[in-house]
Amino acid sequence: MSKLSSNQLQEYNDNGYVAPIEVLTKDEAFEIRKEIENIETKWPDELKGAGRNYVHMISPILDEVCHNSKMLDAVDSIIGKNILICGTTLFIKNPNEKGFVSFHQDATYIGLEPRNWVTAWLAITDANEENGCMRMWSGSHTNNIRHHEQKFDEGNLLTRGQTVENVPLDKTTPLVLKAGQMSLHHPTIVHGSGLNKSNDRRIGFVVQSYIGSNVDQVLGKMYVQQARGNDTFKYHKHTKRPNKLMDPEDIQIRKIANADLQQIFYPGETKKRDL
Ligand SMILES: O=C(O)CCC(=O)C(=O)O
Repeated sequence: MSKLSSNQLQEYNDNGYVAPIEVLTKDEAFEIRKEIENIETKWPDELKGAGRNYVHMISPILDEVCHNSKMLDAVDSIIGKNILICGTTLFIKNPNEKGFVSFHQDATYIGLEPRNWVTAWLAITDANEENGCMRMWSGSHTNNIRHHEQKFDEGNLLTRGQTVENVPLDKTTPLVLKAGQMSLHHPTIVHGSGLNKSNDRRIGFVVQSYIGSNVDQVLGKMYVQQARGNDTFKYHKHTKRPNKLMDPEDIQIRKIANADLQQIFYPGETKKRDL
């Protein structure tokens, strides 16, 4: 078991995030990048807009990442041994595009209660200040949910452009990761990220989130996989793991899962981002 050390746990509890956690080698991370780019090349519309969610449902390689034992050991230290994967998201920022992520708290619109869950951000490419790594407001997780302005913006990778305003930038820390390293962050930490000013893509594969099986979805319906332990609560629909890339049956389940996710993210909203 590669559980978090007591220092790492302390870091998570004090700051609201912990990093870096070694998960993949650089070469393994590159294999994941190749898989993502293979899907983008062969099925150009598949990973756009809402298609950036639930990507583990259509690719055995991306699915395998979510079940990585190093990731699960670290997550186990925070939420316990009964772990469900309740979603994945690709956060991709291409060079010369206007993508950014406004400062926000994940727990705001996601409907996962109680907050026995954690988000894992796995760097598929290096993530640094030049290419727009996340910036974390350490300690901000201890104050409950803050007011979020809805500032829809084409460049904002967040669904509604939800924004915590007046975040003191000098109190935020860049979360620099090498390809293959991961960070874990708390449902209520305030975080965001700026533009990619480099010449290469910045790719984050995010398990959003790992939840304890005691966590319900109070705003809608979510589709989960058992990652570890068991699920005596049975709040969610369990889905099978993919056996091959883009199996029509998996594509169909993902379509339904994504439509249900949109109901959670956009109840009554007319504007949707399409990056
Ligand atoms: O990838 C980013 O820049 C932001 C990701 C994020 O907000 C999250 O994983 O919760």
